[in-house]
Amino acid sequence: MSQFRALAGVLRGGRAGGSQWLRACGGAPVRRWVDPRRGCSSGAAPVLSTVAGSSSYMEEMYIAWLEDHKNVHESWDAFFSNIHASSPPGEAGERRPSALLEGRVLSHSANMTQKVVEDHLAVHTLIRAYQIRGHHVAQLDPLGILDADLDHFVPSDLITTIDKLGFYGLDESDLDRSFQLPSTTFIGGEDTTLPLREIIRRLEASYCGHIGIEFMFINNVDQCQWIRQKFETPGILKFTKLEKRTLLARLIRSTRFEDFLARKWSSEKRFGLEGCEVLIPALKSMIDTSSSAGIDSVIMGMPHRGRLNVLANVIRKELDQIFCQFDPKLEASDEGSGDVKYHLGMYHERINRETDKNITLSLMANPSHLEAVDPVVQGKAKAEQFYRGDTQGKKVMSILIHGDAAFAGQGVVYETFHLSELPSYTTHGTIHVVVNNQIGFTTDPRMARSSPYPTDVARVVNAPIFHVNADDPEAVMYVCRVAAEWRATFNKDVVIDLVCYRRFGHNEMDEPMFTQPLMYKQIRRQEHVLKKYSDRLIADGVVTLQEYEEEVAKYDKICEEAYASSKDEKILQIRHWLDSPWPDFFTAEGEPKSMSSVPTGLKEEVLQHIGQTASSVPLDDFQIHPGLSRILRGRADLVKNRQMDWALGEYMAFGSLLKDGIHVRLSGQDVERGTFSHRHHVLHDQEVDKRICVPMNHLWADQAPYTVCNSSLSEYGVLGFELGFAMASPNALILWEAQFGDFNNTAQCIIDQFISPGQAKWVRNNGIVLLLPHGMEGMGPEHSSARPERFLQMSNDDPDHFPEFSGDFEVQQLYDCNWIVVNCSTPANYCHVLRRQILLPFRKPLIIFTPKSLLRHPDARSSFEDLAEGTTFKRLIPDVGPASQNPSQVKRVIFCAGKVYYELARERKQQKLEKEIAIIRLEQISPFPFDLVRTEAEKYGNAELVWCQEEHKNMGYYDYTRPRLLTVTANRRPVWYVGRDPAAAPATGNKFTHFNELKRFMDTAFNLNAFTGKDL
Ligand SMILES: Cc1ncc(C[n+]2csc(CCOP(=O)(O)OP(=O)(O)O)c2C)c(N)n1
Ligand SMILES: [Mg+2]
Repeated sequence: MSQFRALAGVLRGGRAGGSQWLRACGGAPVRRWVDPRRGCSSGAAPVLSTVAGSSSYMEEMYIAWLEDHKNVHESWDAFFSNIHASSPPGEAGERRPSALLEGRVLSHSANMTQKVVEDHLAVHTLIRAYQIRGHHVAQLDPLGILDADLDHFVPSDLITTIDKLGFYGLDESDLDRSFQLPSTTFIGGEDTTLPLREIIRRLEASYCGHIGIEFMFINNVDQCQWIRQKFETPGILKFTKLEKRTLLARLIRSTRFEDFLARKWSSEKRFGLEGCEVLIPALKSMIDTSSSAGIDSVIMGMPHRGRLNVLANVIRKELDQIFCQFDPKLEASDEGSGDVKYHLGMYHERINRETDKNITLSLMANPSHLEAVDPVVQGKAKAEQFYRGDTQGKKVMSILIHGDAAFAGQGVVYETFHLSELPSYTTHGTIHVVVNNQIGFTTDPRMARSSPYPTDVARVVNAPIFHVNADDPEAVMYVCRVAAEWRATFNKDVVIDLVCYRRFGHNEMDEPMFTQPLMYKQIRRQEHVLKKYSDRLIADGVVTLQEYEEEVAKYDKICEEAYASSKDEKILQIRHWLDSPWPDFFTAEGEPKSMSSVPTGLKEEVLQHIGQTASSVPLDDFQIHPGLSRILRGRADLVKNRQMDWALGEYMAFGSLLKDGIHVRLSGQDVERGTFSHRHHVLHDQEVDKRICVPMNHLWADQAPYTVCNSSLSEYGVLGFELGFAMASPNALILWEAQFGDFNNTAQCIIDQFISPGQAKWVRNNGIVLLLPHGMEGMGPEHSSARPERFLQMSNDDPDHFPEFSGDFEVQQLYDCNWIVVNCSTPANYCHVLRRQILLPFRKPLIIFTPKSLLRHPDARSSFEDLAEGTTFKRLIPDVGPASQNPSQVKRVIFCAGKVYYELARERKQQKLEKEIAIIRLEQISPFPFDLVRTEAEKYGNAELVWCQEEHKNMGYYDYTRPRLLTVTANRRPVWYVGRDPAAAPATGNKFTHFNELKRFMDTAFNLNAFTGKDL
């Protein structure tokens, strides 16, 4: 920015005062001064239209001016002085204002008008140019190598050299002219006018120093004014001596922590913070400000870089607990991957020293997958707000920390931003901090993004973006304070772009000179920020050298002592690294309080009551659509007959849990009505716009709340969010429904990294439920399969091991598994499994493949009897027809899951094979009900065993069930496959082919000779 330095000299050299100009304001009495920032509707400054149209007003002003020049606004003073100066001697003193004004004044003003207006507009435009584009030339890179916006281009309307004044029709001679400041700037402080020289100097200081602000895209005037006031007001960026000392102490901790780790474990990766040590005081500063604004719980998510430092110095995890993680011999006492250092989370309650208030800080466990934790943090924060009744986010907030490359590159960042303003997903403002070390592993930002800044994604939600040079700790602190105040004031997202560098390689073992030689030559020369800042404070007399050295020694001692005690640590308790403990749900040791089955049936009156509410409109004068009336009448008929379809089964589950005080939240695309128009949990008044009714919330006076919300069209973001929501409390049923099951794969990262292995990696239970519409119904490759094979492949039960059936096998198996995979064939069983999910003494993710055509299938109904008291979830539904009466005569047993059962049952009936063929439904596929399958296999001891599925052979359930069926029979009986042939696409796009395939495998299923003489 050398052009600025040159310019600064010119700007400093000018005179004060200068020529005057007119400001366009409406006619108000003389001496009624206005605050120029409030607008100019009643100002006392000269007005061109008034000059032309109201000589009496001007006369009044003129007389007042003659009495005393101070009686009028300074611009009127300038105006009349000019006229006097150019009047023939004697004339001006005649005190004949009308004559004077009508003649000389008006002709004079005509000459002045043009120039005055132009200059006035020019200065306004200039101010605006700085507000919009000043950040492009701000001095953000501590290394001074790269422009933070990746562009050397200097906007032509910024006055980086004197000749640029020409852009506005101004020149050097205008620098000392004073200009009235518009209402949209605060650079004047108490002054309403400033010389142009000073205007430019102050704009440069506000917008082109170590802070670059992007905010002018925000389409809310109050918010823009608020930001302008925070950054433009002269002298606003000042810190007290105490604040500077606190900042220095925090910087010492941050820096010396990394130094300590580097000294003790020189060959260990730690993803150090060197080059961005200021992150620690930055986070602490925003937490301080938020705490004083009333926040008492902060939920954070962050990647690898600086994580240990954040744990140590922000969350305040005991140092010995951190240091012992570097001991390779330390063994975990409980389950968990043991990967504490970079991935496990933490939860800590403490007193905020600055505010003396209690604060809970949690850092969420996260996978390596960058940014994946973002929506999870948001969901957890939303849940905490929800359960605490913090409807405005005044108590609980989230902070997300990002890397520059990941923030720009990962789509989930965008998906998360798009949740930020949605009523059922907003956390009322998140502070995002980007550790912008201007590199991603080995990739230069010019190869890593197409946007000028890594933060541009935040512009979509009108979040202000504060870029700041991380080597200026005070600028960083100021920005953090403003960001926290912004969040407290507007409850909207805000981004801090900490432009820094990475002192070493991606990790400490990497050689950065291989790929970034010039950058790293500069980095080697770069003085450490702690050295620069401490030198400055010592020079300014804020601290003495001795005090500084004592502070360093004090922290080093703390580290040494913790290191010594870390050696006593013999075992690692992963349980101590939980980000979301559920203290009352488990025993003190973190174990389930019981390990027995739970009855999930319901009382008749509960079923009746829920059924009636589900068939009615609980609000008066509420006009629903006639089509919906028909649907509700249909429901009422079912209830009268003590029957239920899928939608009613779901109602029974949700409603009964709500009755017991369990919050139920169903989220996903179009879930309110249901993709297949079967659910209708939100009724819309046909006459009154936006009037809605959620009957589920009208069940009982003291019931828990029911949340049902259509989500944004995102799977990764929304599933992550719901997973986070489900972490907050075990006493809630949180469900995410995919529009079609296929779409779960755009949330694959959440499934693979969190849901399937979450407990194994992070000893954390989670009871999230995934509803995945699934079924081969001729709808083509993209709307058929929820890919059960993928979920089953990740199930952790051993296919080759026949378990022992001791204790409560059902519960023990559920306790041991990583998740539960079911495909319920009846509404009652669907209801049971949802209720079991909450009544279990622990939490496991539940994957449910849900039906489409079965939603309305007359055979796929349940009786109230199937949900009566004493009934439970059926992991397997045996055959209860003629085959079961005479099992030894049965020739074939077909095991199946889901909708194909109904096709098989119909075909069997048509072919009159009900005595010869038994059909058994596996409702809980994983963990595999070895006990029940064995009973069935033994019962039909003379029968062939068949696995039948409608999915292609390399998909569906076969690869999972086959080895387990073989294990059940100790490999003594073959298991035959019936179903579609292997294929690449999950389904054909051709209806005819679809039915042909169905017919072919149905023929095989009921051809009792199909496998005769065949070898497996
Ligand atoms: C989704 C994902 N893709 C790739 C990686 C591999 N990876 C780990 S760190 C890293 C670079 C990250 O750069 P940046 O976000 O700028 O963070 P920094 O390491 O510079 O702090 C990459 C590509 C990953 N962890 N996650
Ligand atoms: Mg980076």
